Amino acid sequence: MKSFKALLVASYGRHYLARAIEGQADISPQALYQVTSRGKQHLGAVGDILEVQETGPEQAVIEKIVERKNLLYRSDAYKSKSIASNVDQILIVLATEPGFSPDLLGRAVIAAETAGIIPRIILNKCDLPNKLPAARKMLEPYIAMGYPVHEMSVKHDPASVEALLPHVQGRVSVLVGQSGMGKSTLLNALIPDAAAQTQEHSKKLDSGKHTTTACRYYDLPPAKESTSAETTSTNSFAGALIDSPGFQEFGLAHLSESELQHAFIEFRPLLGKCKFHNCSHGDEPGCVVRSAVDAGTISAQRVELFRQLRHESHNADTIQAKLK
Ligand SMILES: Nc1nc2c(ncn2[C@@H]2O[C@H](COP(=O)(O)OP(=O)(O)OP(=O)(O)O)[C@@H](O)[C@H]2O)c(=O)[nH]1
Ligand SMILES: [Mg+2]
Ligand SMILES: [Zn+2]
Repeated sequence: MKSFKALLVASYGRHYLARAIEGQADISPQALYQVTSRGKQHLGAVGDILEVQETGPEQAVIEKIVERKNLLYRSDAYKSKSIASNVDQILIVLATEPGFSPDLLGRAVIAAETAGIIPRIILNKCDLPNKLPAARKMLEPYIAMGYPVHEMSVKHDPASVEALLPHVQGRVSVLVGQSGMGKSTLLNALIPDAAAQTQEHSKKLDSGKHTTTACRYYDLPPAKESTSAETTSTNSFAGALIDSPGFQEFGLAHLSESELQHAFIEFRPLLGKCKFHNCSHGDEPGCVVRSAVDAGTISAQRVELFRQLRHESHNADTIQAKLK
């Protein structure tokens, strides 16, 4: 039976679709395979490079997951759910309406920081003026910390989509956000044949019933050469977007206290300066983080988020210890 390398392009629970990577003998490039995992040790994530073994026509089983550059996932005390792997950037899609949760935004940024991925914030539906000032207000701490924020109207302002292009070309970006923020609308604006790519995935599956819960990998079209049409370099990577289903919760129970401290980038200059080395930045005496809040240089909301995540992480440790 043939073994070859494939890119995991869609994930439905423990069922995956993977696409053969080009340039392998006896394997038609881009061929799609239904891939299963033999057991828990081979749970895949969209973006994984797999070594698979063919088991039948267009069927294969995972033999190995090539070491990941990074893995973005959520977790509570009991289980974890992967979102994507080997990504360069996370696009956090927010909207003026329905209002977004600042808690989820904060968690997505922390997830990105701990995975070593650049977060880029998109505020969509800026064509709806009523809630724009409130949304901007909630983003102020993130702008102050230097995170890139793009104000967009994917539906009504094509120039705002154009402006995002240079930031997604040549990179693998994952779209995350609550339901209804406009992730799929953005995907379709950036990838005109996204619907066709989805169709091709669905055709390969026995039924389309899992479509709404899937994370999927989409290829960006090759960049248009504005200067001349003759030199379209066919070998350079155009980039990709990974769409994820909207979620309401973003548990980060797997993060250790130290990982958390470092993930809050505005805390970094103050690390180790609190009186107690394991300061929770609550009501301990000599807390420099709280002093920074009082001085207005750190947002109180971010410290609240830190305390909440720290609490969830400790809880998960306690539960895990009891289960052992
Ligand atoms: N006014 C306005 N509406 C928009 C804009 N972009 C998207 N929408 C609308 O917002 C709604 C939700 O968009 P989707 O792209 O389906 O949202 P999503 O984030 O993919 O949602 P899930 O797939 O449920 O996670 C749709 O009715 C879109 O037409 C925009 O720029 N302005
Ligand atoms: Mg969607
Ligand atoms: Zn402190």
